[in-house]
This record gives sequence, C-alpha cells and structure tokens, in this order.
Amino acid sequence: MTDDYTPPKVWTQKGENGGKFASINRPVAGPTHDKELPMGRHPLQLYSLATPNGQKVTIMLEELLEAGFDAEYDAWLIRIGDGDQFGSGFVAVNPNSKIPALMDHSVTPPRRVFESGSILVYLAEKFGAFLPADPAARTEAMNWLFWQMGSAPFLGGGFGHFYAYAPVKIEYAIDRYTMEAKRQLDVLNRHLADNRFMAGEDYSIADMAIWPWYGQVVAGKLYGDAATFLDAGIYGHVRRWHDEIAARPAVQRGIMVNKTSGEPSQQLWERHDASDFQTRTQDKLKNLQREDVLNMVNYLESEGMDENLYSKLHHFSLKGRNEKFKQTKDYWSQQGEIGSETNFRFAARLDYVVSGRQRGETWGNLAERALWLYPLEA
Ligand SMILES: N[C@@H](CCC(=O)N[C@@H](CS)C(=O)NCC(=O)O)C(=O)O
Repeated sequence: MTDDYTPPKVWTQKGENGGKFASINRPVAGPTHDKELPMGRHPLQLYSLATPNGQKVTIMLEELLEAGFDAEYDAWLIRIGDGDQFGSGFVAVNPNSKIPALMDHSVTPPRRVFESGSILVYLAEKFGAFLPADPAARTEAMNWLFWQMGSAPFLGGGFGHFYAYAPVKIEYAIDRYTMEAKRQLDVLNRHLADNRFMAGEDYSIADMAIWPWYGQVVAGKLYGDAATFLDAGIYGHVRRWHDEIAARPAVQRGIMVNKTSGEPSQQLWERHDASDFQTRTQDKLKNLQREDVLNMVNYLESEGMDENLYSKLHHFSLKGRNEKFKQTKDYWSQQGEIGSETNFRFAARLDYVVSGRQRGETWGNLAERALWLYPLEA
C-alpha cells in the first residue's frame, strides 16, 4: 500500500487489503457456504453479535421484557469475523450479510426483518412501545432514528475504522472523519442540552439506536482511547444522557447478549431465557465443577443420548482417542477436576446440551450448536 496511489481505469481485487476486517471484506454479495440457522423455542429469533448495531436490538428486546411485554427471544451468535454472515441461512434473513437480523415466527409465513433501524421500528410497532404515539414526538423520534442510521457509518466506518482498525494511519482520513465525528457529537450535545432524551421527555428507540454508538464513544467504551482523542469531556450533555441510560437494568442486560469480548461475566454468547444472565455468562460456564459435569453426564444418559451426539461429544473429549462416551465419562471421574481448556470446552458443551434439552430442543440441533459454540481449537 502506498500514499501515491493512482487508481486504474477499472478496479480489480488484489487480495486482502489488511486491517481488522480484511478477511471478511469482499466485493460481491450472496452466500459463500450452506448453513442453516438454528431455531429456538421463542417466536422471535435474533441472529446477531454485540457490536453497537447488534446492541440496539438486544437493548430494545430487554426493555420490552422489562416493561412487561411478551417479547421473549432467542439470540444466536453470528461471528462476523468467521464469516457466519455469509452462510445461506443468514443471507436468506438478511441479503446484506450484516448483523443484526431477526425472524418473527409469530406470524404466518414467518417474517424476516433486517437493518437495525427497521428492526427497532418493527418491534416498537408490534408491541406498541418506545415510539411515542403523539405525532410530533413520534416524528422527532423518527428524525433521530434516521439521523443515527445515516450518521453512524461516518463514526464507525469512517472515524473508528481509520483511527483504530486500518493497517496504516492515514492523517487525511483520520482528520476528515474526526472532524465529522466531533461535529456529530456536537449536534447531539446541543440537542441534549435542552432535551432529557432524543425525542423529548420519553425514552425511545431513537435513544436505543444512538446510545450504543455515540454514548459509548463518549464514555470511552469504543475504539481504544478515542474518547481522549475526541476530547469527549466537552460533550457533557451527551455524557449525562449516556449515564442515565447506562443505569437502566435492561440496557445492562442488553449489551451483554451475543458479546464475545471483554469481561467474561459480561459475556452472554447466546440468550434463550431470562435466567441465562445469571447462569450462562462466560465466567459461570468456566466455573463448572466436576459434580456439575457428572450430573450432566447422568442426565444425558438418563435421557438416552443418540449415537450421533455421542460420537460428536466424544470426539471433543479426549483429543481424538477412539473411545465411546461411556469411557469418556469414566475418564472424567478418574481425571477429577476440569483443568484444561479442552475439558472446559467439553463441559461447556455438555452444559449447553443439557439446558437445551430442558428447553425442549432436538439433539441434532444442539449437537451442531455445541460444536459451533465451543470449538476445541480456540
Ligand atoms: N445498517 C446496518 C449496519 C449493520 C452492520 O454494519 N453490521 C456489521 C456489524 S456492526 C456487520 O454485520 N458486518 C459484517 C460484514 O460487514 O461482513 C444496520 O444498522 O443494521
């Protein structure tokens, strides 16, 4: 890569262009491989990752539940760094291959919803919540929601990309997008000087859309030390608004869903039940004790494990030793503690399968998911 580049007449791909997202950038759309999406027991099936765009939707779903609506959902992890967004099942839900994507199975035929703004409006209208009914306030909420959809690509794809992710630091690009990011923050700061929330007195989907981007940048949660670089302390009204929203229990839960980085106690890779926040965060899964594992094994045996799953689980358990699951169980009892990463992952798979069975899911689905969620080679 040089700084005196003259574009050719017709662009051609010269291989990966470096940077954090090099492996998933490509100049064409459509699926790269066949892969069905998993399906849980709730009508709403979310396929996502806890980026700011993903968090908007999990915040909304948790807010709906907190407010007493029947918005129970399964949130499945889409690892965009691994290319899951290019699987055939995902592309059928979102032809744009980007998280978040939602299926609503409460209607016939099931309805796909993609683009985070569209998902927020869809859910707000479906449940009649977080979008003001009064036409003036509703219009204001929509104004700011669409402002976010149009503006955040400059913050994320522009500023965040060139400041934090690009393989080279290009002063021109960083200057250009820093200027725009600061201008946008000033837009928000001026508005929030006179308004408690984006659409006035009521918290709405406009706040849920803007907060994960601009709120978290000002609070120092995005792009390394970007808050210092942007002199974020001068956006005091944005910070006040950020802090009020950050204190909401639904927001605290929403930002944990499909999160695969940061504090293990804040990572809930998949969400299938309200209790998952207490029992299935990464710190809890890592703390599984030997007894728990033996209990799981007993449970699996009493349920009558199918041969296919036996062989899959067994495959993970003993680094390829050719034994049956019964021997795996004996191995566990002899070995005692769950020490190695291999053992942890095996235990996590068992736990996953047990709780999936309790939710009434099928063996085959669970086995596939267990393989995918807890890869041995990680
Ligand atoms: N406008 C879309 C943007 C979604 C988006 O950019 N998603 C990113 C993660 S934040 C993604 O899935 N990237 C994967 C890719 O580009 O291949 C929305 O708001 O839903």
